[in-house]
Amino acid sequence: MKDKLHELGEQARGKMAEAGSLEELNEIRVRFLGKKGELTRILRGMGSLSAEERPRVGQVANEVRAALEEELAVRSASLKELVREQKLRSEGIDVTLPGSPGQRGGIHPLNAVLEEIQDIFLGLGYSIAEGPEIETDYYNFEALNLPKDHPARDMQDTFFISGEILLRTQTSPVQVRTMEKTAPELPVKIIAPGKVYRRDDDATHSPMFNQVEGLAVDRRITFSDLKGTLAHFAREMFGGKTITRFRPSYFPFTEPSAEVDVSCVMCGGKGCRVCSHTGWLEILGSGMVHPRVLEVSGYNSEDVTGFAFGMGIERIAMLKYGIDDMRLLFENDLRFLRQF
Ligand code: 2U9
Repeated sequence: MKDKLHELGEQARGKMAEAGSLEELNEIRVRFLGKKGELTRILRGMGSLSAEERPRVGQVANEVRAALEEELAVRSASLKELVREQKLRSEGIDVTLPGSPGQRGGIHPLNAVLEEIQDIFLGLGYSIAEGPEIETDYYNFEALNLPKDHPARDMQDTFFISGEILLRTQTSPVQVRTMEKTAPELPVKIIAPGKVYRRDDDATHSPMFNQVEGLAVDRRITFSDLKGTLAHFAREMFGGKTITRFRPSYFPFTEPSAEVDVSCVMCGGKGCRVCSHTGWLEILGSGMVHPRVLEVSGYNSEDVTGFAFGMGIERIAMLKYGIDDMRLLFENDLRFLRQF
């Protein structure tokens, strides 16, 4: 019986050495050491042994079992290590390979134009001011010399939230708020960029669009300052050869008021489709701040004057880049945006 046990041990050890995987090794463990395994089978025959022999055979059986279990543990560890090495090799990465190129974003044409406008006025000593998009009737209209029944309110078809609360139709309320805070200190030199809302919707109008308005208030500010500032802006924005033309106009918050045209950016003034064969493009509204607007904002209009102007960013972007439909600027179609 002892011989049988030793033989079994040898046989099991040989099989373990041949096992190529953890699964195979487990099968061998079950076959030799399991409850219905060969070792158990041999030990069942111990009944026929004498009382003297039994403990000796038992001892040998335990030794064989212990030796096999140790061998199993060693083999199992080395097979696990093998599996790990194979896994590492197959999942290995070459860190020296070039990476896959990431998608690169760009600046939206509206933001590009806005940044350019801001840079020009920052260069002239202006600060940037901001304010709420949900405004009161007072700041959007009343303080800008547009009382409740004023016919010029029709120029800006307004989204009202309630009787006194509305979506601002222009960024002018920001200038009024800034003057209120600054008065009686001087000067005020600000530009107010931001979203505005009007009930308008076609290829050249959107219910939401962006404006930049400007305001300069000080002693002895004149219409020449306005002209010089806007002519400089036009040259910086559209090129050094650009010339400006001022046409009389009307705004309730400025007096006198002027519309500003620049020589056509496409044809240089000869006349083309973009400028409807006039040679001119309208880009700005402007004027001297109405004395009443200065007064309600806290300045003495006898001592203080100012000029103001306003432009639509979308319109400038469309002219600059030759875009014929404003809606393209809001659709975020990559085929459109990648062109800039
Ligand atoms: C204060 C006083 C005066 C701002 C001005 C315009 C003329 C103007 C339009 C241009 C195209 C709006 O986007 S647009 O439709 N704006 O023509 N805006 S003067 O005048 C002000 C503003 C604030 C306190």
